[in-house]
Amino acid sequence: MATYMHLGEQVDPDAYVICEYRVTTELPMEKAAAAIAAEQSTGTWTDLTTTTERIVDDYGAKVLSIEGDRTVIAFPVEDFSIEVGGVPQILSVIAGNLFGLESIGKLRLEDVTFPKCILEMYKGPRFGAKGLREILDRPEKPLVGTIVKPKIGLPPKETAEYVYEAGAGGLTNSKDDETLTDQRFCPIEDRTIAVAEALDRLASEGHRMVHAINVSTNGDKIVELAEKVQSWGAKQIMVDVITCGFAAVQALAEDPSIKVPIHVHRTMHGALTRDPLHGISMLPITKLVRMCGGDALHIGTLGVGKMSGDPKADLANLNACLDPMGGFKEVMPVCSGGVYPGMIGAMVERSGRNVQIQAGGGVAGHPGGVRKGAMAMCQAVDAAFEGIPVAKYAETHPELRIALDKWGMR
Ligand code: CAP
Ligand code: MG
Repeated sequence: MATYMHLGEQVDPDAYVICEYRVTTELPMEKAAAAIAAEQSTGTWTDLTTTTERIVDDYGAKVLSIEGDRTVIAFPVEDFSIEVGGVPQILSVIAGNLFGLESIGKLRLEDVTFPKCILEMYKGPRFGAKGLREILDRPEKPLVGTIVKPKIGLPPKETAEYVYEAGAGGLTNSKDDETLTDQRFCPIEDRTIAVAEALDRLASEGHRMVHAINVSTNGDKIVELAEKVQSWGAKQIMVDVITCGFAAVQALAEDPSIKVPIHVHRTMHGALTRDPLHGISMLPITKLVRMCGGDALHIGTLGVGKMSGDPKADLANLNACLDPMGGFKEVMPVCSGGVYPGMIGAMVERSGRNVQIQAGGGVAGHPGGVRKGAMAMCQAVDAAFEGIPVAKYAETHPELRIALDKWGMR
């Protein structure tokens, strides 16, 4: 009798996509897990006169384990259209209808492990963490960046001045904010050209820095827009993966005409990741971004910033960026969101050094302005890198002292 219940069975990890779900349900867990497996593979809410034993045996998902509110379900590789479907079809299978199933209640996709034959279909990051470090000539220290603030409203010239001041203050990275693209107050062409001039000026003064221009737009236009901003001098591009889609990241990363690193912002992820009982954790999102070729990805602030997030989960995201996976290059983990100098010691203690730490308000809100805000961030990163307490370091670094006086320590 064909069934979805294969508790305790060992499956060949090269032949299955294996998912972990957290389930909050009135149903017995066995019933809920079987309903998930059926709905996402060969079943539906009722039995069918058209399903055969062979179909379920060959293509039915398998419930491998149930422990408390967790269940592990394996989807046969044949359920995925390797060549054509890409990430959109993967998500339709492992996530898809699940979150709306009345019968189940709440559930969350906590993790996914892909077999080699699927990972091999993806190229992963072109630059990755190492490539970014080479571009910036920053082999070991955390990268330290800013987000131009206010997030919208500055015209191109002032945006470029912000970037120049941030670079002159020692930052390695800056970026457009997630809502800035090609508004009338700051046309993307004018902004890209002005920022490129600021970066060239910094380079001539011996300072390497990249700025990510946000190319988030419609799928049929995003590669063309990225090609244009590259021709206008962009040294890095940014894409909002949740609003643009994983396929947009992959299109940019795999297009031979795009030769600059991709900073991946995850704005709107909170709609999926925030509820610990319902949605999709950031871990599968992180793995998919790495497969699709993101070079840097926001992974949270390890419990010390403004955005909600479980430090353990953020650390799992960071490790998913850096741990071996399908031979892909490492992704630069980005810690951002309510960051200010006084928290960098605690953050680096948790994250280690292979991260990009960035602050918008934590730079532009410094009483001395952007350059001194940048200096304070760099001083805090230097202190953390050298293992010196930030408060001690501040005794001999006035810009950091002022930042600690304004925002305190974490
Ligand atoms: C940070 C930020 C980023 C957040 C997004 C913002 O600005 O620019 O978008 O980091 O969160 O708009 O909030 P501040 P996450 O430094 O001024 O907070 O990185 O968690 O996706
Ligand atoms: Mg932002």
